[in-house]
Amino acid sequence: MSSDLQATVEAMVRPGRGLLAADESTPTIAKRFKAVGVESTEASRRAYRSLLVATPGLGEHISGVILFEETLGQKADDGTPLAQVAASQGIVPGIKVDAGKIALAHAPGDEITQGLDGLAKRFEVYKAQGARFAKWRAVYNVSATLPSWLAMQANAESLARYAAICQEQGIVPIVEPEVLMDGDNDIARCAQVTESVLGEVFHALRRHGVVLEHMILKPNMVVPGKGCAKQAAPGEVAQATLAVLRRCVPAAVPGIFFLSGGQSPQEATANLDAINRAGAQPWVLSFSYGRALQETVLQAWQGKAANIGAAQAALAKRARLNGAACLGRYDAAMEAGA
Ligand code: 5MM
Repeated sequence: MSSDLQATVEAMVRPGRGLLAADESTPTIAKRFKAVGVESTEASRRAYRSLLVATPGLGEHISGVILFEETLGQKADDGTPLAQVAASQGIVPGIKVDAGKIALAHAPGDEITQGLDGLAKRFEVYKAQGARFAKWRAVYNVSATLPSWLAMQANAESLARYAAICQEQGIVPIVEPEVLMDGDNDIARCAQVTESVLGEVFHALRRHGVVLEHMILKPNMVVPGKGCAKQAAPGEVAQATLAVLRRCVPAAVPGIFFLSGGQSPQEATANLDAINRAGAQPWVLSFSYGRALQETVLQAWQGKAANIGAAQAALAKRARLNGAACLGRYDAAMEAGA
C-alpha cells in the first residue's frame, strides 16, 4: 500500500509539471459554460472534458488531472474512459471527493466542507475507475474577524480525517485549504490567516497520523484580496507566500501545488515563476490550477466542435508556460507566442 502511495506521489510530483483541476461541480461548470454561451448538459460536459484530457502533448507539462465524479464515469467518442485517455498521456487521474460546503453552525460567515460519510466505501468504485489520488477543499472567508478559530479547527479536522481515509485506501490525498482572495483585505491579513489555517491543518494531520511524504498540499498563494487598493507584484507575493510556507509546512511534504483562486492566467503564472526564482526550497512548488488553466480554453472552445483544436492549443500553451514557471523560466514575452 505504501509503495503504491509512493509511486503515485512520484508520478505526480515531477519537475516542470503541475496538475489540471477540472473538477468543477455541476453548478460551477454551468457558471463557467454560461460565461461563454454554452449550455451545461451531460453531453456538453463530456465533450469539454474529453478535449481537455485528449490535448496532444499535455503530459509534457501536466502530471495529474483532478476530475469530477461524473467525468470519471464518462468515455471519449471511441469508448475509451476519460481517465484512461489521461493515463495514456502519462497524466495520473484523480477525483474530487468532498461534497461541497455549507454554513458552519454557530459561526456566522464561516463554512465547513462535508462528504466524509461513506468515503472509504466510495473509493472502491473510484479506484476501479482508475483514480489514484483525491482532493478535498476547505474554504475560508476573510474579514477582520473571519475565519473564526472554530472554522479553522473544524475544517482542519475534516481535512485530516479525509487524508487519513485516503491513505488507508491507497489513495494520495491532496489537502486543499483555500483562504479566499475575494475580500478587501491586504496581503498582511492574508498572510496572517494563511499561517493560522496551515498551522491548524498540520496539527490535525499529525493527530490523525497522516504520512506527510504521501500527500500533496494545495494552498492559496499569499495575495491581497481582490478589493484591496494595494495589489502586489510577483516578487512581493513570492516573498510573503514562502515566508508563511516555511513557518508551517514540514519539509517531508513532497509537493506544494498552488490553486489560482481567481488570479488571471498571466498573474498566476508570473507569481508561480517568482516563487520558483526565490531559491531552493524543501518542496517542489508547482500549480494545480482550475480557472487559470481553463479560462482561455473555454473562450476558444465556445461549445463548438470546430474549435476543439484552438481550445487544445490554448490549454497546451498555458500548461507549457506554467511548466516553465515551475522551473523559474517563465518570461512575460512568452505570452505572445503560439
Ligand atoms: C476547478 O474548481 C474546483 C471545484 O470547485 P467547486 O467544487 O466549487 O465546483 C476547485 O476546487 C478548484 O480545484 C480549486 O479551487 C482551484 O481552482 P482555481 O480555479 O482556484 O485554480
